[in-house]
Amino acid sequence: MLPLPKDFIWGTATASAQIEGAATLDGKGESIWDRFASLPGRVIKGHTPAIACDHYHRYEEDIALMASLGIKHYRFSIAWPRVFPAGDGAVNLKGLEFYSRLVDCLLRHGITPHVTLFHWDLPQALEDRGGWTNRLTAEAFLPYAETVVKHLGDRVKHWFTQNEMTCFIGHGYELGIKAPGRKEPRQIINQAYHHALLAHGYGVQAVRAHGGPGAKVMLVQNCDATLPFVETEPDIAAARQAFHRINGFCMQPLFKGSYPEWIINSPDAPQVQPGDMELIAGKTDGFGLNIYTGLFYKAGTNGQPEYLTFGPHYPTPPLLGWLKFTPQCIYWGTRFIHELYAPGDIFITENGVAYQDTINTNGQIVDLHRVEYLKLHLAQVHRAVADGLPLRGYFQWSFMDNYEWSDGYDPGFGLVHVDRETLKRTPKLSAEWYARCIAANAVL
Ligand code: PNW
Repeated sequence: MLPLPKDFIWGTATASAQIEGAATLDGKGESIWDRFASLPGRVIKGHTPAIACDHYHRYEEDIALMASLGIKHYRFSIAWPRVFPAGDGAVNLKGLEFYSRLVDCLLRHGITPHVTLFHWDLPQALEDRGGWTNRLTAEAFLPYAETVVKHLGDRVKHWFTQNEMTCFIGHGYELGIKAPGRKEPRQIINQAYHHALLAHGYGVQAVRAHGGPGAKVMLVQNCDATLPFVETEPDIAAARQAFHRINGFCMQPLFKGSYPEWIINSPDAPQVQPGDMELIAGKTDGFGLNIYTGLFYKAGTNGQPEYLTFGPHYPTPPLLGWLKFTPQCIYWGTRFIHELYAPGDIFITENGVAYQDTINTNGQIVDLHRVEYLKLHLAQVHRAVADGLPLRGYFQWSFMDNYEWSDGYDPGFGLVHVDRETLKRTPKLSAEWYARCIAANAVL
């Protein structure tokens, strides 16, 4: 048993497009994920987020189930096109009212809401004007964020500006494997990252102006964790150097207010307007780290970090080739972020694993594979805390099986199984294990 501090935050997480469904209901506008999923061959099996878990209609049942597990913190996101169907312009009050009801329901159950303002479901209307490659999207984020914070800020005190720019820019505009599915050249990509950083800055501004006393705000990003091959000083130093090389493009602007030299001196450097860097580096209350996997490095003979490739037999869940099994990513990710950028409090805002879990003849889902995964990762949370690192919380991804973006509904990250035919919710064995850890405030 590995005890955690008294005020440690145990939570679970989801995102709007992955669970809500009701894609066209009550005035919601089209998102880039609604559009992308409708295009042939973009999402596995043509799965769309149109129905998802139908959480829009079943949120009361879902929150009651969450409460019954003793979960006290819930990270969810707001769908921008539900609030501003055209991205900017007219507000859709029905959209805001849904989130207001959701927040009230959480509070009634004693669950603290942690709200992400943007988790990938950009209004298609903004994409039609260039999406994140256009500065206008960052500028439209300010009135959107202000509207949401003004509406919910009396009850919500924990805000995340946006989720994983590496995915929504890198995968969405560079690799083209996520919505909107574009493949743009390097300068445009750097510019899009700059706009994402600006939007984050505007989000911080909105929370500071309208969040009321005690409101906290920070970014969520999936830094690629680098791992020392051997935990000795030379390899640790090599992994730390690689961490900055990989993640500095976003972490240095956020926490030091400047771009690394290799970006500024590159022919593909983003255009930066006066005041941008100050906006991006606006003081936050910490950092949200989404972390699933890491990359091994050792000290190379040429003095540079040497990357070690994963062979085909490296342990990986069957449906997710990218998720290499490296529990120590939690410890090293937290440690390098603290050492390199000192953001203050750090939260693991996502960590988890997906399988296609099946119900046995007794009606149970015995997902010992997920329990072991979570246990080994949480042991590294304990290690970080015991080492004195400012790791204050852990949000398991995800509360329930949901729409795994381009991979459709097959990979299930949930503690709770969702039947694709009936949408019936069934807690897995991992839900019971997680509930027991929360009750004991320890990794069991
Ligand atoms: C995150 N990768 O996405 C997202 O924040 C979630 O919405 C998502 O469901 C979850 O992790 C599981 O995938 C990622 O390829 C997607 O390294 C892909 C990667 C990382 C994170």
